[in-house]
Amino acid sequence: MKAIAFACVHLGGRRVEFSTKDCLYRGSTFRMTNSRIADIFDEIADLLEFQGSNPFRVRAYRNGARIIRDLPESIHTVLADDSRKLTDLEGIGKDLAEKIQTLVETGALKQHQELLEQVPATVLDIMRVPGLGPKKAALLYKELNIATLEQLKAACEAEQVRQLKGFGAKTEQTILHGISIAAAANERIYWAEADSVATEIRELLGTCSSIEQLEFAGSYRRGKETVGDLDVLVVSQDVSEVMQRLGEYSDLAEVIGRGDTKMSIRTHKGLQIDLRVVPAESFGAALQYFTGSKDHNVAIRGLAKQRGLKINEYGVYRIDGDKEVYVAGATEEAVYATLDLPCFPPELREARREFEWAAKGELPELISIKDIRGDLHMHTTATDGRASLEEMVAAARERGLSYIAITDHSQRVSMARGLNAARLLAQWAEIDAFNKRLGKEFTVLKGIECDILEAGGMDLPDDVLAEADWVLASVHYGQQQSREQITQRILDAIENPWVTAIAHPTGRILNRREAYEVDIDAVFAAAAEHGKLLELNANPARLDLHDVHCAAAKSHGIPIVINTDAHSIDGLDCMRYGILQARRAGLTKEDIANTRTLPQLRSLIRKGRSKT
Ligand code: DGT
Ligand code: CA
Ligand code: CA
Ligand code: ZN
Repeated sequence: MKAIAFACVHLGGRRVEFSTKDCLYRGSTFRMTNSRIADIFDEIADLLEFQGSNPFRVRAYRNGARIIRDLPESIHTVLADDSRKLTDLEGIGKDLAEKIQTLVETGALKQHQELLEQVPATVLDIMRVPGLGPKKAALLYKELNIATLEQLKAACEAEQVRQLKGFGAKTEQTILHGISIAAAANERIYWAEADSVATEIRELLGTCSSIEQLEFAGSYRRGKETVGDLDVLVVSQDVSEVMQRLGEYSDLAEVIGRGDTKMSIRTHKGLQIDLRVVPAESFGAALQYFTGSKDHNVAIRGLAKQRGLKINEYGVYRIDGDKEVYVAGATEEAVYATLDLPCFPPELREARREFEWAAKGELPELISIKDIRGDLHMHTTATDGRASLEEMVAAARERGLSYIAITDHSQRVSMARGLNAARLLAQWAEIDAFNKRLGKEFTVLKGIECDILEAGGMDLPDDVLAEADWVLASVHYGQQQSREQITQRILDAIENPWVTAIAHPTGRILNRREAYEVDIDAVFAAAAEHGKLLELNANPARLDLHDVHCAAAKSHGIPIVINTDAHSIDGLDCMRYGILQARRAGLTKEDIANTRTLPQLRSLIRKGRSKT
């Protein structure tokens, strides 16, 4: 699976369910990906730490996991090249290379297997509860004999956990909350991850000569921020060829079931994939049906009924006495046409406003990635980014952008070596020099991601912010504060004349951290009043603002800026996730600030300054 750059958000690994048994079962088709190897190393580190092993050993495995996860190429590419050795790769020593080799060849590591036998499997779930980790899990196990999530939940509810050293009443609440988040997280994955699986499956099934049509349906096609399972539809005259090929998927853990026209498999990360083989005359009807959403389909069936039609996954039928006559089904367009409806973009099929828009002939022309001219949130090596200013500029130009803003962290974010005024001014001088060399074709805006301090107020003085072209204001600290406090901090930032936009306005991280408490309507009202922008952060783990809030912002007339928040060159490719989210909100090119030309954008920024 292609590694996805998730910027500063660390993603907890899922349980690595893999044993030599899988390997034998999967025979010659088995394949270890970089991310699977990294997951196994991380799990070894967790298990060792749980056992109280030597911290250096633990760290060695964690470093190994990180190095492999970040490799720009597949381990297999290196192994297949006789002229190269794993140890040539930066950070990979002899020991690590041997372990990778063993994993690739045999699918398992003896040490991993032994650890899994020594530590109860359910303890791994406990370690992965947000706020816990191997050390705390070990303490819970040793002191309170807690080995399962159920036991942990019960112990928290019985207020036993607060008696342990380092735990308190608040920790119990956090754990209970974390358990419910972890339960949800086990079921749904980020769209971006689903996309990399879908791409692999598309490639794999693409090698079936019998396949005439292939589409993914379900929440994945609708571009939902998280996906429960993948639904794939094909037209093929040779069902067994298709099913056999799906059974050869490199990341297959289990075939859940296989029937005449339907097959379900599961990947190692627990993602289910449902394959359906349908007749050509039903392909459009099946695609419409399985794309959903369920609510959208309920509405569709109601509309069909009013016209004496019946609609299901096989087609649209006219009810004629006790006969049903097929009228359409080969394409989605034909299916919708029987109801005089347009073929809705999948992102809009949520039974929100799409039918109302269609009735008025006002279906919005949704934003597309081609409309984007700039990216206004990214980090460099000056703080916690992995690429230099030069490298980010080159990468942005390669991606066809005509302007970017460099927005490194401000000083409060000491973990990321946030910039103080002096360092920031030095960076801006560098940018000025840079722009001179770049000429008119490309512009780097002098920006900053300035923290909104816990006590209120901005992390840098106004006279410094006044020199910026572009100021993002972010809440990174004090996210546990009351709704009043957090709302007030954000409102004050909006009222600061030099602030241009609020970055990731609700602070949520999908599956891991809920939004902080904030009166979002008050934020909308203030942003509208003061001509400020709100960000749709395109990081696949954030997607903040979420779709419903994006639509609400639009109704307040607030321009949305879709930013990648890239911490690396690859991070710039996150833009498309933000685009999908904006499309789900029904946003058009006009609603998005960074579709503007630079002069238009500058005038938008000036407007915000003059209104505060
Ligand atoms: P997910 O997988 O939880 O992220 O969400 P979906 O929307 O992909 O849901 P899924 O995989 O259960 O089913 C795919 C689509 O098939 C769903 O969006 C609508 C349609 N569908 C499935 N079951 C039913 C049903 O019982 N009634 C109706 N009306 N539609 C259904
Ligand atoms: Ca699905
Ligand atoms: Ca499904
Ligand atoms: Zn940022």
